[in-house]
Amino acid sequence: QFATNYQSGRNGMVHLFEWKWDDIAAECENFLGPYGYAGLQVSPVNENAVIGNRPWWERYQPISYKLNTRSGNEEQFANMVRRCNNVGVRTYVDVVFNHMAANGGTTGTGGSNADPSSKSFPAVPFSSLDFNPTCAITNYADPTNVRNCELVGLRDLNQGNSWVRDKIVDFLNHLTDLGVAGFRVDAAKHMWPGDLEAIYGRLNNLNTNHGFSSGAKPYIFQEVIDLGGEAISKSEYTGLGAITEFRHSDSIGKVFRGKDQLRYLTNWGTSWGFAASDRSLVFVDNHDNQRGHGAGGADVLTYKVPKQYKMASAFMLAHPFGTPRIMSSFAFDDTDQGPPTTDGHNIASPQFNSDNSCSGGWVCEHRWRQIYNMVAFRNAVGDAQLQNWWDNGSNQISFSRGSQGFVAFNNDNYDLNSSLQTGLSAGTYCDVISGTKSGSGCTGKTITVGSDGRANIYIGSSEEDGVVAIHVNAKL
Ligand code: AAO
Repeated sequence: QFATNYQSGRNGMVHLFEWKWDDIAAECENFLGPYGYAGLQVSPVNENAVIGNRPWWERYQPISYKLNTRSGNEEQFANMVRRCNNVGVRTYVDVVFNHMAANGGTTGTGGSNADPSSKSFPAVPFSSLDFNPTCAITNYADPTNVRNCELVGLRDLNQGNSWVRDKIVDFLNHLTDLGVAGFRVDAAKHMWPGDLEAIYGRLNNLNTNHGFSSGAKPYIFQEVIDLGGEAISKSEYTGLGAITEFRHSDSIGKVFRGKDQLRYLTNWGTSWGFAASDRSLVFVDNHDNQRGHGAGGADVLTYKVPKQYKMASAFMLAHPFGTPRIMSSFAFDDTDQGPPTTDGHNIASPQFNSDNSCSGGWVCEHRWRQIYNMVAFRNAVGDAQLQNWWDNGSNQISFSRGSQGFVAFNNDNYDLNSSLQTGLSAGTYCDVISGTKSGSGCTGKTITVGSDGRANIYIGSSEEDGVVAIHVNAKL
């Protein structure tokens, strides 16, 4: 439950928010596999309520556990999981079982009907007996209110009920049979840890027909928002699985927005209040806080502030702490707006440009050179120790990962121009932020490391990117 089940030599998970299964299958083969990504998180796979102008959040209103959504049907999902596993990319499903749909959600994306006002979901089936009594979450200082009442009106399932547990366990085990490698547990904070423990305890091992080792358990990362100051703590959940470490998102945003100095990153990790590294799923932004839902507030960095976003993402991927997840967004102005569609309902496929980037309304941060090349950096450095920390006493820092890789950042409003210890062997390297190694050449800056391991590092304050990165696989 704590191991990611990544294939060895791969790292980095991407959340392909609202992508269709057929498009993801192709993306695994054409991009994620070849570029070294280890995993992907999908939007909820089970049938959800069809809501008015199709906001993205309708997918968090379950109608049944049939695998039928705007992303595709069960056959398409199963095919996607297999094709992704075949190229070494694991699938993690966003599972929503704290609740069912709220009032108003009467028809599902698979055609099932429900009557949330009487707590009737015949396609599961669930009846009013399977839910907690109606009350609203109003007080985060009261664990019983948070766990037994309704989150924004969503009908609150009682996970203490054996029928409810059976249905949830069947749903999760069905996904495991199809070859998924783990789960993001939506709204875990709103469920009792004891109930989750009982459910997780009944989960099947991963499907060995998909290349998983025998006895491997699903990787579980639970959505528990804990920025402090509330009654419920993430430590109630870290014994059961990993948690989504919202403090990482909050802190990294503040740092790269210049509200905190980069030199303080020297003790990045549990000293910042984060859960242990192997219990922390870390991210710069997620599908909620990039648009003001959930938690994190105004300091969260998104694709809308690209220079700082790429710096924060590069830091997250270069640093050994946690299991990083990259957000892959669709462009939005309105915070309720759903993904690009062809006709207001059917999701449109992303289009791809010659420089790997996307169009058609898709942002595809995972296809930004500065980000996918840092996934390759993370793969190249493996578990090498963080060494050779340097800072200028303010917002210029650098460090190496053993003798495998080196990064430097400049978030000051003046140039970085220093001779720094890279930890790397002598030679000329391609900076994978400004370019890519191509054959024996480099499309970006080159950095020359001397026999003493030092290199002259220059990052102008007005450059497009405030970071340079080199690693053993980018040696020319
Ligand atoms: C939609 C409509 C609602 C309508 C409802 C039912 O927007 O108006 O009432 O349908 O018809 C998503 C959307 C919701 C959407 C829902 C269902 O975000 O807008 O409602 O689908 O369609 C809490 C939960 C957390 C949750 C987050 C959004 O704890 O689990 O709210 N995230 C997940 C998903 C999310 C999804 C759901 C759950 C539901 O990722 O996409 O909702 O399946 C505090 C608490 C947090 C709490 C926030 C927000 O946070 O700590 O636990 O998150 O409040 O209520 C500072 C504090 C921080 C605080 C924050 C905000 O940052 O430090 O602790 O301020 O006050």
